[in-house]
Amino acid sequence: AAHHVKSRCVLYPGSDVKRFPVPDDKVDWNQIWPQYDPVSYTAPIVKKMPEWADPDIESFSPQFNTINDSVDRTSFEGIYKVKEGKPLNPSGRTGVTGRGLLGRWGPNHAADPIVTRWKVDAKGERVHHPDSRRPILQFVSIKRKDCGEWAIPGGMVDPGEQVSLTLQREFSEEAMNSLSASTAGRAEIHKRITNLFNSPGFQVYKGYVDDPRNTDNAWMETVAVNFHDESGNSVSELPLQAGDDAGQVQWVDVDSSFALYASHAHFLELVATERKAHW
Ligand code: RP5
Ligand code: MG
Ligand code: MG
Repeated sequence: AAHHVKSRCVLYPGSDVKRFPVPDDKVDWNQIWPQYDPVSYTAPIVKKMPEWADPDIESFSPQFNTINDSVDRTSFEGIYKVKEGKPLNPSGRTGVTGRGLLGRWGPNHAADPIVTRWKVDAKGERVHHPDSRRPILQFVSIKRKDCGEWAIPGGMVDPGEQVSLTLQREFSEEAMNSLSASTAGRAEIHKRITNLFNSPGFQVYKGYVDDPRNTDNAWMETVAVNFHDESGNSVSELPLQAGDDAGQVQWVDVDSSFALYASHAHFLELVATERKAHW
């Protein structure tokens, strides 16, 4: 896994907990570092044991590196180490032990739907960027309520859930507000996006996410899939409406200068490269 940066952000999100500073050359667990004294933190909401969270490690020893009771505890990064009953982050030190805001010890699996179309002008012609001279892609982006950063409308894979369903469900919840819709409204949303999400999509990335919530013992992993509407016909009419953990939703130009949550910019760079679009 790549050398993480956001996973070492000074202030742990949603708290006043300060991470033990980890310099670049001490991220790797193989670097012996006796002075390392990380802060232990598990957020109160996680301690309350909602259904999406594991118990504290003192009373909990699942089969790590396996699918255990429908919870996928395998990592896309290979077999991870377990030290004194606690899984070790495959990307190295983060300055915090415990789970922070994450529910699961070890990998916390998410899925990221990247819905794209070409940017067009009033005449319907594709817009090219003056610098790269490449056509500009647009993707459906949400503004996260937790940190105010723009992001892909992704979310956690429920125990036993197929990733293909997580992709469609999270897009419906965060970008189309399906959770607040009536039964009829929900059926309408399903009808409008089912063709797009039933298309094979392009698997952009599978692995560790450099998420600011990561700790030494709990981390995010994702499968990011691009659903592209070449003609723009089906997606342009989508009635976007922010919902659940999204505060806003809009079409955003894919461009390297636009700051995004966690390692989402990296996923979009891979999409732009694949589609020969501006980056
Ligand atoms: C990121 O957190 C993933 O890439 C995904 O976008 C997101 C999942 O967490 P929630 O949106 O459910 O908080 O690491
Ligand atoms: Mg969600
Ligand atoms: Mg989400």
